Amino acid sequence: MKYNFKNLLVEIDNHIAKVTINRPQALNALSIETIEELQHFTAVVSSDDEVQAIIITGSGDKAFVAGADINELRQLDREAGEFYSIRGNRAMRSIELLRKPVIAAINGYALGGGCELAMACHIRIASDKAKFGQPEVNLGLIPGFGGTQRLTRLVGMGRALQLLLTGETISAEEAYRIGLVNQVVPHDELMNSCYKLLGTILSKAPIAVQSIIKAVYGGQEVVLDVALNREAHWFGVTCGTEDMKEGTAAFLEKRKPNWSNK
Ligand code: CO8
Repeated sequence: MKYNFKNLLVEIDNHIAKVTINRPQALNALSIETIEELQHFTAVVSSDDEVQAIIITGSGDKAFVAGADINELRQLDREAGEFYSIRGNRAMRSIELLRKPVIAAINGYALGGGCELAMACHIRIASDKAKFGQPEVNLGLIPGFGGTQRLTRLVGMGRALQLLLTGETISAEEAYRIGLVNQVVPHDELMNSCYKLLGTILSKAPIAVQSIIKAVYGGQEVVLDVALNREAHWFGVTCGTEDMKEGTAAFLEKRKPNWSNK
């Protein structure tokens, strides 16, 4: 069994892998072992043709992920803390760099490392019961899994600094208002909404979908001219595909395209 983990449940259905962080006794807090399992999962899934998209969620009804595991955090010293942050950042980055679309299905508390995990996913859909925040400052800490960076990029510096400096918890509606999540849906419709959205994305030409993810993330940290050259590269890649010939022909012939993933 390629996806046999202690803290993650992986269910594959119709080419979509649903990954459930499964530590309900600690509101799905991310232990070091869980972070390593997430990294292992991304390494395997990246070359697994059976899986074309991923949903990450939390077990139970209350929490997506309530942060890094505070029992482990409190034992860290300066050196171990930096090392732990580097490991966590690697795992989050490995999610973000997957070419397959990754949706966070945020079913409850997404605090600290949980909010950071959601931000490392490509798209965030929240239950109307979800709550968000970066409460590290309340523990005498700062975010260490990318929160100071991804939150700033998603919601802007002013709003990010307010959330980071106050440690306040915000509702799903407020998270939507500031651009932290893409959509808020009734709690009972969360998973269906994620599967539906992925159904739409997976109905598109696969190489175009992968190229969009590469072009968007590949252009984030570079000057515009370099980013535009990268976009041109991925545009060229899609122009070289049979799917592009098929998609344009289908439009002109007023029919649905038949994608071949070539
Ligand atoms: N770690 C470990 N255990 C946790 C965590 C956590 N983050 N969150 C909840 N739990 C445990 C509780 O201790 C409790 O255990 P027990 O039943 O044994 O007492 C159980 O889960 C249920 O929690 P509560 O009783 O507290 O449930 P409530 O409904 O009263 O409250 C809250 C829910 C509001 C979510 C509350 O649990 C809470 O505030 N949790 C902590 C949230 C938090 O501060 N998260 C940030 C942690 S720091 C972080 O994420 C840093 C990430 C980067 C690290 C970088 C490394 C260098």
